[in-house]
Amino acid sequence: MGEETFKKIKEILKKYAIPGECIQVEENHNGNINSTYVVTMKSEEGEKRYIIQKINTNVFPRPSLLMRNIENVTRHLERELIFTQDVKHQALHLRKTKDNKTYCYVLDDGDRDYYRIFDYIENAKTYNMIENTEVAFKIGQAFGNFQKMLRNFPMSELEETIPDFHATDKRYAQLEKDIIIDSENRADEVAREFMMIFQNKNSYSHITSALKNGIIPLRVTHNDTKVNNVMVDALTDEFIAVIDLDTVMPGSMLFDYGDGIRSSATTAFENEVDLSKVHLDLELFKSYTDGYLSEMASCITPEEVALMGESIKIITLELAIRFLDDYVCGDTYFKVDLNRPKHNLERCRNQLTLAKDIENKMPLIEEFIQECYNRYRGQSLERKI
Ligand code: GN1
Ligand code: MG
Repeated sequence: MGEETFKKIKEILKKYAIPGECIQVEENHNGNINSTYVVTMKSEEGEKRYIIQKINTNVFPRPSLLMRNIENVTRHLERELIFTQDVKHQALHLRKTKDNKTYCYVLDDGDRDYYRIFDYIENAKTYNMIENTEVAFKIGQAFGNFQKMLRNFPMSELEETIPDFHATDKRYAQLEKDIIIDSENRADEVAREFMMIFQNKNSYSHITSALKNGIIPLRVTHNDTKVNNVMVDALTDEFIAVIDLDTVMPGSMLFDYGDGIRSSATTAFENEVDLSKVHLDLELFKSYTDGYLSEMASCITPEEVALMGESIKIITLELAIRFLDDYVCGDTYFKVDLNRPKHNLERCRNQLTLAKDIENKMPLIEEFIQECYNRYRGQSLERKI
């Protein structure tokens, strides 16, 4: 990390009343959108760490709206935790600037760079890949619990930070357009991948139309349920907090569930180029689903349950569409490794391979979801009797 960034971090810190002197800044490379730094402050009371994040204004052009969402959501979560006397879990805690704002900006060549600061959650870690079913259960449980805690959050208080974020059908239509424009001359190269995406075209509206037609409910959802967006206890793996609240918006729980499985029950990273390593692990899938439904079975509708299996395939194809579209448009959205000129295309191939494997396993997936849902429903009915 360069001297420039260090200087900028110090400039940002001056806008906050955080005690101590900044003695260390480390970049965390996990996200594909924002830039994240772990900062250590030393004061008479000892050392304390914070997360400083630069908001990507290409993706989130209106940081004030985004931050209002996060403020409202974290406040709601904090109250829920108090109300339910839950001391095991936490909500993210935003730091306020000296002028009482939850974000600030510094100038960079005349442009505004927006930043925010969170307290660092100590004694916790994140996973980028899951290797055992116990952890898969806990990650599913974390996202199910998050959704459950937000079930009474007033939707009218939420801004749509990225409109049509999970409108898979619109994402596909955009890809078609961009392939025709072909600004980077890459359309021929991606013909095979595009064909695979095209073949599934009819399924892309299944969730969005069900939402539009009122068959399934609109809920407050996270919209980015990647495995590394859950902090777990460093020793026990119990979930502590769901992080990365930038895309909390009204949506369908199906995208959250599907994306959770896409990311938590795969056998390879999204960046893996050896496609023989990319599979859906059925045991991880089962445990995640079990954890998720242990929290959510009493809240969801049978119509949502009926689409849960397909949601896993749809969201995986949505990611393939988004990576391919970014490749076709010249890699302007997702961060790419500069040593990998085809990084987005490689990610797309990875997701297409995963989608194919999900399709092959669909009968087993559907069967398990139904069985698991019935089990939890049965238990809650028994409790009622
Ligand atoms: C982005 O930055 P990160 O990793 O939290 C993206 C998600 C994708 C994900 C794929 C706002 O999330 O939608 O699923 O990359 N976030 C946004 O790795 O587009
Ligand atoms: Mg994210």
